[in-house]
Amino acid sequence: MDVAHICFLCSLFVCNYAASPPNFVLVFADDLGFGDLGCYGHPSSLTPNLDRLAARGLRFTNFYSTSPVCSPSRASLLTGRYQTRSGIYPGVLYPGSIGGLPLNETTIAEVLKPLGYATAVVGKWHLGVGANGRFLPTRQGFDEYLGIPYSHDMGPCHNLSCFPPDVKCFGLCDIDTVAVPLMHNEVIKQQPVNFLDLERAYSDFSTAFIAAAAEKSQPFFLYYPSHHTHCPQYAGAGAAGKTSRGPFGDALLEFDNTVGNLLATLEKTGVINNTLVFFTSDNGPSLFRMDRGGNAGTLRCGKGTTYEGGMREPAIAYWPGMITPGVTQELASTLDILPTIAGLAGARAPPVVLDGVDMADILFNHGKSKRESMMFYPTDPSEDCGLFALRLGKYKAHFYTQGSIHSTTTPDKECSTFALRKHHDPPLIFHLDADPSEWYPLPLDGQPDMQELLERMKRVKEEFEGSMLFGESQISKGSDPQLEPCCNPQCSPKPGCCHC
Ligand code: CSN
Ligand code: MG
Repeated sequence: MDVAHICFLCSLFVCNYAASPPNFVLVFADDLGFGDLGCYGHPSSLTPNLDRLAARGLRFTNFYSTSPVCSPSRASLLTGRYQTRSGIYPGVLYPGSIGGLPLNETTIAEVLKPLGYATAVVGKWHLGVGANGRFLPTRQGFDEYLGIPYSHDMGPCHNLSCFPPDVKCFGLCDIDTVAVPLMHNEVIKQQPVNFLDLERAYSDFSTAFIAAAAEKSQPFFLYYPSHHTHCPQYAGAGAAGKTSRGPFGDALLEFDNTVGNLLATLEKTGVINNTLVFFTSDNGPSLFRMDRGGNAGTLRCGKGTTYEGGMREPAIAYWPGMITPGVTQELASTLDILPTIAGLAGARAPPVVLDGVDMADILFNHGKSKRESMMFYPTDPSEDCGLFALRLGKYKAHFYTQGSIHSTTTPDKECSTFALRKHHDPPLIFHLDADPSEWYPLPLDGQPDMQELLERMKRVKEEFEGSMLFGESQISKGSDPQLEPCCNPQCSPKPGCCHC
């Protein structure tokens, strides 16, 4: 955009683009699949605000998270690095986990702090709590935090009545764990958290945060990772029973309402034209939940697997006046968000190996991606097995496949936990544009072009793995029940007495 255009916009709206670096709002859904939003083709979801973002922004069709489960995916989002580097594997963090995202990792918030940004996270953190809260967001560059520190099934959930109010918990919950707390910064505000009011609390907090920064003309970064649409799916009064899709649809609508509130606040405070809003999800749908879980649309399997359904995600970038509405098929990833934000803010990238690339050309010119490949690690990566799969251009090679508990109960047996790890040599190769559902492996025998492609993929894999230094596993450090957040630390008997 040229200066005349910017000044014209500034005369129309209250903004100070030239004077102030842009704001960033990063919205992250939980276990939301590629096929779950209205704008990605779901026939009965109600997502009017996300659909509006997509219609007026840029919608991605080849966007990936780095892991088919939660904590590793979040570690990559905030650091621009594969989770194997930071040690957020295998699986996910638990309420009493000893480890967390290492403090020497640099998060997006820490990238922006030296430039004077106000930073906040509102929602589900899931990168550790640890002794004395040493892994909470306030230790990772965020000025403020309101939210739940891990998944909302990591605690007894029978108190989570929804619609109608006597509905019992459907699915698995961790009954021998403390009730899920609501934390403000490093202090437990409420335990158990009032789930039915949680999204409203998030909207109010976000409004106050944005309004305060706008008032001071301070640039800001707001990270909003919702617990929706993770199980147990439910919604508060504003959305319960309001969709024909059932509890998942209601949870999604409640999340979408919060997105609408955020956008309304950005408009009201006059900062919308100087704000990049980016939306995506941490991993694929929990198909285990059957019709109460999410939907991967045209993609194979879901959460927990390295098939497309586990890691290809809906993604939308929105910035009125800066991003021309459209759809892009360019390859991009949560890894690319940190470098993109750093570039736009004029911040220095952290002096470590980054796996992300700047997406500015895709966003502002509908241009080509700088990303050629995407790496797929399973939930339990190891140096012995290395990558399970690799995407190069339009092709994806599976060196290993494995089902997952999170994708069990689908009609496709390859997704299920009973589909044990299989090694493929030669790998299964799919053309993802012709066959996004990964049904038809391409024949390799007697195909010189395919043999050449296979050699290239193997070279890219070897080069990448040669550069991959596995960080010490933080999750293998285990759990200590004493570390589970408790509002009444000296009480007994735990976990039931952690109730305030
Ligand atoms: S996750 O979901 O945290 O969104 O990935 O709530 O992988 O064993 C995953 N897991 C509980 C969960 C357990 C979760 C696991
Ligand atoms: Mg998740």
